[in-house]
Amino acid sequence: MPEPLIQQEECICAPATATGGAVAVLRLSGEHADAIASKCWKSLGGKRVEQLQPREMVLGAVEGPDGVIDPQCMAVRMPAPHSYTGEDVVEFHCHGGAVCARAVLRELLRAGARLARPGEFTRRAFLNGKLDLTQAEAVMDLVSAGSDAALHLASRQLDGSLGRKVSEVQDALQDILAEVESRLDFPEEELDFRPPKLLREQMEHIADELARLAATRNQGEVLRDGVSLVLAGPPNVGKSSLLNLLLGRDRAIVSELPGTTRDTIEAPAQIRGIPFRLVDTAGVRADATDQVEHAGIERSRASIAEADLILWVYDAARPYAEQTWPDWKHRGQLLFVANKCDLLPPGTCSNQPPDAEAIFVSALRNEGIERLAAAMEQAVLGGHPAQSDIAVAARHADLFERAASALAQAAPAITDQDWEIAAIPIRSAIAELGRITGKFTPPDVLDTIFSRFCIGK
Ligand SMILES: Nc1nc2c(ncn2[C@@H]2O[C@H](COP(=O)(O)OP(=O)(O)O)[C@@H](O)[C@H]2O)c(=O)[nH]1
Ligand SMILES: [Mg+2]
Repeated sequence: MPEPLIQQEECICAPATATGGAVAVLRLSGEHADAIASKCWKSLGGKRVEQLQPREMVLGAVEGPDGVIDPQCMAVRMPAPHSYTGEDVVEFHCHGGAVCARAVLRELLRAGARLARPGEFTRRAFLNGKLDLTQAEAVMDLVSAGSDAALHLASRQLDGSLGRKVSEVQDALQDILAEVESRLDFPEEELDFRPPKLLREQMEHIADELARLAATRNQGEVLRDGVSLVLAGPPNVGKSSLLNLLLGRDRAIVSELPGTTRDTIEAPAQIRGIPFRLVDTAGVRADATDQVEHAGIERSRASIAEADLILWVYDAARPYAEQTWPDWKHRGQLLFVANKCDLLPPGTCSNQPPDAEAIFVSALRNEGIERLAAAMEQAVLGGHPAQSDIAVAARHADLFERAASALAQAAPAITDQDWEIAAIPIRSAIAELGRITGKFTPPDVLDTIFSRFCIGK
């Protein structure tokens, strides 16, 4: 017999789709989900939800006390344990639009369901062992993925890649701990113990692996959160032309008149698998004339301060000394881009900032853009591939680091054959790893994780 699942007493419901689509999906999960759904829905042939075959979609109608709400609503029941949450789940697929779906939701609430909190369906799935915590987190990453590489990463994690890796490491540590503990328990016996040196090496190997996993954090953050990239520079150097080229469509107005871009323009783009938010800014010059231009320049300065990556674009055909980077406060990385290189005689790339190497491009002729994209990728990912199966989030990285530093404490105790002292940090490293997959995760951490989800997930 499979283990009985936890069936929460409260049946929760929520719209699973955004308002305004053609079809709205409403989900119910928990005890009496069938009975609650039946209070407001009947099939066209008069069947109740309980009478439907599992996972069979049946057309019916939703009725409230004042009459029919939606005469064409499909219902499907997914009895426990074969459902997303592991509980009894019922879904209504009714007509979309704000009013119809809301009226159906109101009937479900009246029938005894409670509105789900953010992430509550996934939390119940986690509590029922349908997913580990890294998989639950991947559900949200999948929904919010901003690039193909981010989607790939989320789908690998949802598939259990990170959870499996953690279990592998935990098993290896458990094996070392077993040896340490048996030396403690049977110090006198001639058991087939591994030499302490070998034991220590094996543990250090695991610690290195943990450090390597923690170091994928930057890559994980870049792919999950995306990168804000600001195009800045003097007026008329081709910032807007470059933005359009990087986007692959005309978003910003390009004109030979300086000062055309007055306000910042933002657009999402996927470049080399990395989700970017591109920001085009007003041209920066010392002798700005009117108030609007001044305000535009101030916005450029603010965007630069916030950006993860800044491209200082200048005109390759004019001396750099006339177009110097104003050295504004910034936390992101800075790349110099010399545009309009088509105006230079071939091979003349001497017009450079004093202590940096600019990337020469021509937005007009679409030249050098691949080199620019490669430099952008290098700047944000530092040579790590965007497409990877494991790139951790900050929460995982912190726990990996804590586990690695616990193992560092255990290492000298193993050399000294002080088994009692060695066992403690090894146990705590195993526990830190358990927090990643949710085995030993305190409820308040779970609250924080699931509160980031949307309602209905
Ligand atoms: N020759 C040449 N002209 C360019 C290039 N990129 C942009 N331009 C021209 O430079 C002018 C200003 O371009 P724009 O993108 O509006 O510059 P911004 O003011 O920096 O946003 C327009 O007339 C563009 O056609 C380039 O690579 N080569
Ligand atoms: Mg512009």
